[in-house]
Amino acid sequence: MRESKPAGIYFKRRLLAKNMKPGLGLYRHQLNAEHFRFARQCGASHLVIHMVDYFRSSRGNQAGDQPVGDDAGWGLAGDPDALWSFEELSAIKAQAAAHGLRIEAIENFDPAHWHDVLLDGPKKAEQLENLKTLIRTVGRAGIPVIGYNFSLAGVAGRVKGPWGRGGAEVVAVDGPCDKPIPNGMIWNMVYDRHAPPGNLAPITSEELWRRHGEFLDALVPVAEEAGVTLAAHPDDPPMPEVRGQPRLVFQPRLYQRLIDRHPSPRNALEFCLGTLAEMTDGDIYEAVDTYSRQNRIAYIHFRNVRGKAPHYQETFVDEGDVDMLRVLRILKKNGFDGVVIPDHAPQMTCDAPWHAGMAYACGWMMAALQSINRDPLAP
Ligand SMILES: [Mn+2]
Repeated sequence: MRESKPAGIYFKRRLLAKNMKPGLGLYRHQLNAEHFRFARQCGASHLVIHMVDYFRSSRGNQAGDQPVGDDAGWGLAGDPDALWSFEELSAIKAQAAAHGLRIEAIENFDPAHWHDVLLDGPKKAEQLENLKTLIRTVGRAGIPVIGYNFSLAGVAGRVKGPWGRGGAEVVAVDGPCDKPIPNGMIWNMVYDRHAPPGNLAPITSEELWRRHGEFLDALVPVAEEAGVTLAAHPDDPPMPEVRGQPRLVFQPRLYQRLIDRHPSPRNALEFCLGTLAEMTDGDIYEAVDTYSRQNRIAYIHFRNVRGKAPHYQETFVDEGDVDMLRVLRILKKNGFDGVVIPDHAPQMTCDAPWHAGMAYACGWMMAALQSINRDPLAP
């Protein structure tokens, strides 16, 4: 294992590093005083916020759970002409600050704002300009990271069932998902309700990488000027193809290809431990070591899983295949001092299943971080 080789630079970074920061992710409909208070009560000092509303018009998504959807996806994308404004972001930031919270990241672009960047469509040039405007706005608002997921099918093909400890409802993948993507849908949301019938033609993996390369070439220089880090989520679920379309990052080594495409530290990773653990190749601890050593992790999605794609179940943080404490020790050793947020949590049986699941994950994470931070000799 490479994780036990303390080369000088890593050792130095470890000595200079501050503690990792506990955070919480909030959906758009949760950006309010009640949830800011809840986040602080869970111990979070930082927030990762979603500006895209996955619950507004979806048949399958319940506002008290993570979005899962059905064949119609997560419903309608947002308004293509309404980019998130400086005033809107500043107001959210100020309200969070009033509750003692800093906003670390905005997670995900709205499909309405970049469908033709993903599709290489006729509005691509215009939408790349819009994304540049968004990045500058986010930078001006003092939010350091934008998380994104360069994916045609998006997070699709998952099921739910009572497979967690004590019968907790969890999200799982049980086999491949081959249903083609209908015209007018991208990233599991509908951006054009009036698209002609038919399905999206399949593209090659190389074409997908070419599109992503163009996206980075256009946006990373702007991100550098704006002081914003672009952080890529791996493909969830991590399979070579979903809905007949290729995936970008479905094995741990493909993250290396992504960061090697542009050397800027603004080209970074939204490091999802659950998704990485679901991948069939590699080893989760080695992946954590490899990418945290390179200092290319913007923030962490902290969740656990049982099994490997295409057959796995999400679990409670202490229930899955991954030794989460070992993961945190590797991050600490390599000097990672960014934000760690719980990712999807099982729904707990009570009147507030999402809140209970998140509070449980946060409590576990707080205890683990406290234990690691108090022991100067760890690991
Ligand atoms: Mn994730």
